Amino acid sequence: MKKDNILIIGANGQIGSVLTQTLRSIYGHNNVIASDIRPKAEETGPFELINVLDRDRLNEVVEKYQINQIYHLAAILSAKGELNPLGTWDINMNGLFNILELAREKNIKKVFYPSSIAVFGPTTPPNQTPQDTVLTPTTVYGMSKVAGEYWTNYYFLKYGIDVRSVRYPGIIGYQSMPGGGTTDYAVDIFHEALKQQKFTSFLSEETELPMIYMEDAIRGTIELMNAPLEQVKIKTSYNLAAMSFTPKQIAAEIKKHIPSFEMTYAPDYRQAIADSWPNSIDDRIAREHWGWKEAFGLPEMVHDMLKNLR
Ligand code: AKB
Repeated sequence: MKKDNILIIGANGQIGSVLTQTLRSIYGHNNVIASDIRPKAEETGPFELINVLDRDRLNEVVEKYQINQIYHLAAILSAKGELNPLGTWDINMNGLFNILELAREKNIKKVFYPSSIAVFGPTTPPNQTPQDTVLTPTTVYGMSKVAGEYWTNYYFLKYGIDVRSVRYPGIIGYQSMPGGGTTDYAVDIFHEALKQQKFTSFLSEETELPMIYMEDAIRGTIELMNAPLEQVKIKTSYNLAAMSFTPKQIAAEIKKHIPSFEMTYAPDYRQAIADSWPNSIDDRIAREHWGWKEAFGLPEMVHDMLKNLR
């Protein structure tokens, strides 16, 4: 059997940096090639500089390492994307097209493409949002993810490219920092709670959003990638859920560990984005098809975050 040689695009990001380490522990250090647009301060394994918009460079790296699996994580997220709408569309869409074409030309066995709860919008049912529902995103990031989901499905139907995807909720982890998202407050809060015992949330206290702990997000991603093809019946993207909470609820949970912690609220332009997203997600189809199940709820996540950050 041909061994797996994996390329991670966007490996220095919030998910990429943790996923790289986990995949290296499974597939072997030298079989997982990290890549990003900038080098990392200390690189711990094979690394290549790649701009996902550079087709020739992508070809070169895929040939050099005989890559047969790609995790394509490079994207501009919801909040940052609104500051440069056309530039965000360019990176998110043309980056994906480069990966899909590469997969077609180089017989890449499997591709992972992250989607997001940002595919939903103000007219989507907000509670226990179903798998198949109204997709009316109001951010460029969300629009690019809706289009991306349909393009990956198209490449499967037309060329048999096995692209797998989940709609990530906000991801919370101690290992890395998010950048440019609307759910980023739920990571920042831990760092500020430990440093200053206070935090100002850019979302209002009752803004409920779906979230997931990093451990669960990484495990779920790898489980989906390793599930038999016949179980992965959805080739757009799977709803994925673990917990939902408001800034007020996470603050109360942190206060149980740091009694002096104080939260204030100063909603900014990200409030409108959060208001357009669901409160909670129905992910029963992921559970039925490939056995998804989270291990962390809000109390377990807060406990583990504080333990590790301390
Ligand atoms: C964001 O807030 O933009 C991301 C996401 C939910 O996809 N974390």
